Amino acid sequence: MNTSELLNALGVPSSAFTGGSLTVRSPIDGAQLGAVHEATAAEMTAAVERAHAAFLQWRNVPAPKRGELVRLYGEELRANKANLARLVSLEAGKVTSEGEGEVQEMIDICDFAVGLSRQLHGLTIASERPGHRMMEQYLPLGVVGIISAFNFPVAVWAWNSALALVAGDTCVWKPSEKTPLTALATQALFDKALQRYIAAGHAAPAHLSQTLNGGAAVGEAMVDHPKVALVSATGSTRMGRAVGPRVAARFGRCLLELGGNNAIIVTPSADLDLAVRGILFGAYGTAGQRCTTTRRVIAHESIHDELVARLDRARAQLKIGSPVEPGNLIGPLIDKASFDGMQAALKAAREQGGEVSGGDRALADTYPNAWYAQPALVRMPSQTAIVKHETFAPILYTLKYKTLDEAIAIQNDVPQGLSSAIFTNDVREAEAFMAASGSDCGIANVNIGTSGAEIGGAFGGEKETGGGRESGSDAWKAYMRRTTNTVNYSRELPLAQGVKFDI
Ligand code: UN1
Repeated sequence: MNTSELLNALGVPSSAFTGGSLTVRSPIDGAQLGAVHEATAAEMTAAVERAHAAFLQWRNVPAPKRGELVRLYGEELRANKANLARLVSLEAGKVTSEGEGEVQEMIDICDFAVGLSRQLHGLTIASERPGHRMMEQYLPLGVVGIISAFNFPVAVWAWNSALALVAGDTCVWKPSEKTPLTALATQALFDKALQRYIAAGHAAPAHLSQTLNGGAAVGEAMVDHPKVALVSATGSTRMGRAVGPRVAARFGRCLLELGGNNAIIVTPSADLDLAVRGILFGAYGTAGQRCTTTRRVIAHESIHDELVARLDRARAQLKIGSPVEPGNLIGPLIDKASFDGMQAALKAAREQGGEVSGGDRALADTYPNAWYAQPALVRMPSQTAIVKHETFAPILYTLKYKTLDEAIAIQNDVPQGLSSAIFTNDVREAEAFMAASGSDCGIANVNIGTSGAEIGGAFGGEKETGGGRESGSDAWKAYMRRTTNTVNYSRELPLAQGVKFDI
């Protein structure tokens, strides 16, 4: 199926992706895939108002009934997995198994959210007063505004909306301008699930989920709207710096999922076969365009040269090419700006003493209008300025260390704090890495790479990564408001702290 047929099969009418002002090009070959209607800021404002009206009804639907809608959505995703994944590959350039993996993440979070819909529990707390009970409840929060990036064009929406919908919230989504088609398809599948939900006899308001494509002005109208209770934004640190203070200025809630600069420490006891495989996928999978991509290897001086030589050999064998042709592992960069950013980083790395392998443009003759790059490995003399900078491309910097303390210090000495890993067979080293004085990241793994997290855990990181947590564990709490209730079932009115106020 071509893109139009895929979109039609997923429930998107041709009018939604033709004749608009937002031109969509495939990173695979630069071909135009569609021309999507762009919303105005006023349309975003109106969408938020509609979402808020829907919230006033949806919050009263029992949570397990809300879960049923998400269950149906998960069914739609299962039935349409191959088509949606293919669209992700065409629009975002992911190789087939990674496109399918992304849709699988959506299915997984739906399953997780359905279970959660019967477990949105608070606590009962001991009261200091006789005949009193204290408890806390989690209640629906409001409209959730979702801003997502091109590299996970559909999963990030699902992590947020599946939790938000069972929490009793409604959603407004501003996808990346680079991936509006997958967003339209995702919304269409949601609309199908909603129709089935209503056909099965469940009451649901319209506008539980709305998708508005467009640029910065559309995003800003969402970010500034006082009826958006939570803005969940995934993207660059630069975007987060713009969004965070605007939301804070109106006392809204923010969940930020920003840049990473993820490192893997490899110690003398490590299983090097495992380490090579973990690093290769972490550094070069998704052509280095995950926020969890491994950007640095910090290897002990005793194994550094052997490890780096093996990595370099394996790197050179990775098959680059169209992500929809079987066998290829490295697809294109999203656009020319991304390729230019990669070249600028490699130039800076050379100037800062780095020895670069790979990194050149690939397949320029076959795809003159697309931007494929050889994965790059850069042996660095030390952690210079360019190594501390997140370049969203397949560049792996390698560094040497002598003591584990030094390795951890290097790993933490970057502005970002998303993901990290250690390869070791020494339990002391593994525990030290995960301890308070170890990795300062939101994710710290042992003997697996930095990327490819499962949805069951809380996902996110510290420092310039923004501090947000989404997906599993108790991340759902960000989508709800907490109330503390003290109930007096006695016939007295004792005041707390022994205060007397009787006439
Ligand atoms: C992202 O790159 O924006 O851990 C998210 C991973 C994926 C999510 C990445 N589950 O690599």
